[in-house]
Amino acid sequence: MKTGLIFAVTTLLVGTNASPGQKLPTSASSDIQIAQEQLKILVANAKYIIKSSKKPFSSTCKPGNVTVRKEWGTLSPRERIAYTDAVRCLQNKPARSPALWAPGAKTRFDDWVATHIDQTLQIHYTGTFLGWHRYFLWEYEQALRNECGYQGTQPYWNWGLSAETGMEQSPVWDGSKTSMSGNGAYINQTGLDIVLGGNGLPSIFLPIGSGGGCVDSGPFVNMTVNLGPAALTVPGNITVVSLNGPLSYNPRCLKRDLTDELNARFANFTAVVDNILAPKTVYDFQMQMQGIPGSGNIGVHGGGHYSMGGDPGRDVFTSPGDPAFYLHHGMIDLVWTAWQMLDPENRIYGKDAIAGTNTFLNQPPSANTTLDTELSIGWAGRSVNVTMRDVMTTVGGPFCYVYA
Ligand SMILES: *[C@@H]1O[C@H](CO)[C@@H](O)[C@H](O)[C@H]1NC(C)=O
Ligand SMILES: *[C@@H]1O[C@H](CO)[C@@H](O)[C@H](O)[C@H]1NC(C)=O
Ligand SMILES: *[C@@H]1O[C@H](CO)[C@@H](O)[C@H](O)[C@H]1NC(C)=O
Ligand SMILES: *[C@@H]1O[C@H](CO)[C@@H](O)[C@H](O)[C@H]1NC(C)=O
Ligand SMILES: *[C@@H]1O[C@H](CO)[C@@H](O)[C@H](O)[C@H]1NC(C)=O
Ligand SMILES: *[C@@H]1O[C@H](CO)[C@@H](O)[C@H](O)[C@H]1NC(C)=O
Ligand SMILES: *[C@@H]1O[C@H](CO)[C@@H](O)[C@H](O)[C@H]1NC(C)=O
Ligand SMILES: [Cu+2]
Repeated sequence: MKTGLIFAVTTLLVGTNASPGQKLPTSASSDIQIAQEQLKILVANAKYIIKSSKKPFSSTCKPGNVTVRKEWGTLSPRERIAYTDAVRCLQNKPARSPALWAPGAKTRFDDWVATHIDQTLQIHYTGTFLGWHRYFLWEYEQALRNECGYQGTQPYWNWGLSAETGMEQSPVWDGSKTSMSGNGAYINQTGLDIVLGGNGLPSIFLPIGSGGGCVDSGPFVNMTVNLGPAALTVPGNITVVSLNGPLSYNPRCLKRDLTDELNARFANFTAVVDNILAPKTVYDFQMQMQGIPGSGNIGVHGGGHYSMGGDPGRDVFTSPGDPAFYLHHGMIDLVWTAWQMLDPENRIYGKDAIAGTNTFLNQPPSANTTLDTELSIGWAGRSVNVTMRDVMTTVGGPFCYVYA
């Protein structure tokens, strides 16, 4: 059995660029087990290419201090609890966002949610999507470390694993004290769908999940979401917007609606590996990841978000209000890194570094994003803005990490 698998993997691999002793796959296997092995090779390749770079890293990131971001399930129970303790610490510190601007931002954690709500239409389906979220996540990780004494790195959620086991069997979602909290309490929503679309695009119907109500287990039991909603899709083709605007104070429980079917359909190992291997331009890469509008496919990005479900999980603007957002976007950043390191020459600062403009699907029309485009995360960060150039590698600009 084992031998057969190794053999099958070996025959699929044809190499360029591989780390010593490994050859890189060239197309995603539809066999989920083989695809899982392919992903391991692609992640190892990215780490190897980064670490063996001949060029110096940034002035602050030396080869000796590159940190390693890991999958949630590979952290020890103690490490996982240290992470959720630090997140809860951010949720107990006062916000920096001015109350006049975001009256609903009550905590340091909310500063991230507020800036994401504020900038949503400039950071999704734009040339800044990948870079902005990389920066956003980094500053969140630094805040956990600098303001809440966290000593670890930002963990990620490998969607492919929970697509296999079912979400509630995954260490990320099992509801234990070492999880990111589990499902929402069951609500009977039988017969209702989540409906996406609008703007003249065909509707996409997504199934609902197995929860739907308030999260009632794990470290974030009884957590309060203060901001939003801005555009929350709820079962039954309904979109909910906060009465006084998404930055107003609207305290409510964190809800989830874990949806195995979406995880398995859009974010299985084959889908992840295909997103890394199939697209040859950054335009195609980021469109496949976010879902090509009208295609009926919501991509691995949409797949992860909608398989969490609930509130704010199904609200593009407010989604960082669920602490699991940051594990999901860790995986997004891992996939980008793995894609970049298959062709670093073109995909870091070259012709496939950036594609797109500074507005959502270029509506309203705006300038092309370039290496000089400035990124800001407002009051969430440490009031230094970076440019796209600074965020093109995980060991450049302010960053200093790799994925394992
Ligand atoms: C990186 O390592 C050097 C020593 O090699 C140390 O002086 C420096 O403080 C480290 N930087 C960070 C950000 O950890
Ligand atoms: C859910 O509601 C539907 C009707 O709306 C009903 O047929 C079904 O039995 C209910 N399921 C549960 C588990 O209560
Ligand atoms: C969560 O809230 C419920 C209902 O208010 C309460 O019964 C329960 O004790 C709370 N749990 C925790 C851990 O605070
Ligand atoms: C969903 O609601 C929108 C807005 O009310 C409407 O235009 C659309 O036709 C509805 N879609 C479906 C599938 O019912
Ligand atoms: C895996 O994901 C791909 C892409 O979304 C999909 O076409 C395929 O049906 C999925 N495989 C399984 C076994 O669900
Ligand atoms: C913006 O990018 C598009 C697509 O690459 C290109 O055709 C266009 O010339 C660019 N516009 C400017 C003003 O550079
Ligand atoms: C950062 O960018 C924001 C938004 O573009 C701008 O308002 C702010 O002045 C900039 N801050 C610095 C320190 O350059
Ligand atoms: Cu986002």
